[in-house]
Amino acid sequence: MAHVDRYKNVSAGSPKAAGESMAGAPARAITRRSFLKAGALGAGAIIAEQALGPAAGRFGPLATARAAGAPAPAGHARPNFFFIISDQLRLDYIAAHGCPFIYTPNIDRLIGQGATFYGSHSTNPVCCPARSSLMTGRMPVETGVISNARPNIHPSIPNLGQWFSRAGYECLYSGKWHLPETYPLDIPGFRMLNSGAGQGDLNDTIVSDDCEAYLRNRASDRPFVLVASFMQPHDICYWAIQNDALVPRELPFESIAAELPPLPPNNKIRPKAPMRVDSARGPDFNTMQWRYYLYIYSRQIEMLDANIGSLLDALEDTGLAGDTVIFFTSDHGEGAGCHGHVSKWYPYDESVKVPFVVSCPGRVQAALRDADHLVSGLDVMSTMCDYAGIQPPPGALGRSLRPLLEGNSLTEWREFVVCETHEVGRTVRTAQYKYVHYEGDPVEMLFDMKNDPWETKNLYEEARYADVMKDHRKLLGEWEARMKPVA
Ligand SMILES: [Ca+2]
Repeated sequence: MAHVDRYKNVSAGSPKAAGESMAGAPARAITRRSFLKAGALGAGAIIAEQALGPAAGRFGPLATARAAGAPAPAGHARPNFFFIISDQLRLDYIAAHGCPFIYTPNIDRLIGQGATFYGSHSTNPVCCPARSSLMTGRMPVETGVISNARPNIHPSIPNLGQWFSRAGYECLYSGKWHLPETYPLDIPGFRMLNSGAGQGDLNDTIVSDDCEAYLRNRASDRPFVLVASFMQPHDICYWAIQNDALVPRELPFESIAAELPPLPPNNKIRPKAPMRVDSARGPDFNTMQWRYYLYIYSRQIEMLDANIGSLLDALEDTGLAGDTVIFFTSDHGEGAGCHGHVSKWYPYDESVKVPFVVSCPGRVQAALRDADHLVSGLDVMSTMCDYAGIQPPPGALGRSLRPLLEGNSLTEWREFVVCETHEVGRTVRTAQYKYVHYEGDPVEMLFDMKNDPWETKNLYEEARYADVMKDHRKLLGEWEARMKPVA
């Protein structure tokens, strides 16, 4: 099937990525030295976007594409920031990322104007923990928000609104917060445009209208941080929860039969996994039900896309676009039938990989598609601070993406990102591998993400990967030692 071909890994012309095996043997290759070498390879592999064609990996091409003639960064005064947050949007369910059964012209427009990162990971693929990181630049174990049941950011840690208000920014918020309340009347550091309400099909139009009204009627001459926090495509949760009622066993509308997305190739594949991953089961859907579920999820993403479109129009109409850096991401992804899962929570890519797009004509290179750098929700705070010319909050862990966004070469970047899951689970993602460890569980996971992007073969017990396992356990140990959990 065509869409599966598009998701195939590594085109023949792609450069060897960091640690990629040259002769079928597992490559350890996660030392800083080898990573730098791989980075140099990546830098030499800049190709025109239009030459990428369909040869994308599961989550995009494995080479950085950069449009010729992209503008040089401008040296303007402090820019505005417009932070668009989605809920439950997978990285690969975007037309510009190669998804053939979805129509996202506005997100595609944003991606075309700016930079998109295929190595983007949520810090914890569930609402509250991920949002605590987006708002602070700290890992959930540090903010104290390690699950939806513990949704309060520790009061000693400033959020984005508090930090930028101190720097003279006007900070405004509309939509879902969920730290702790879903729709609070007040958020520290922000002026509320509207608290939002209900599921995505109601909330998102409110959020979009509020933000558009603010942009079109704005009177302040202070720079702003505006957050538009949308719910879609989170409404798909209710199709999973109420699956008997909402997902009939026979297709209710025969006219859409030809439009149903195909099943993902790993729909029925469940690798050996730690208990908390293995014990979870998605709905008992037949093939048609899964495909109908994916169809509905796709339409909910298109609802999000339309609301983003009116805000991009407002920025352009008001002349703010050139002075406003847009960030677009999601708290986590969606199972969408991969490994038989729906929703989030899991260390698999469908759950942890999220869009990360930054755009600002004149400041951010246009049509930059980066697959060489691992990025994290932690990086929003640090990147905004860099553009604003202020220091990140004490303890912020993220990296500024600004050098990458402006097309500057870097001699050093992080070797790995970490995702937390289920309070006691930790995932270490390096250039080639994904390693998963749950405290107290003897079953670990190791996937070769370059050669098995759909995560079908858990390699952790194979003797020839012993050194790879050892390397990744060491990275995780060093990471844990860096964490400063709040009491
Ligand atoms: Ca969520």
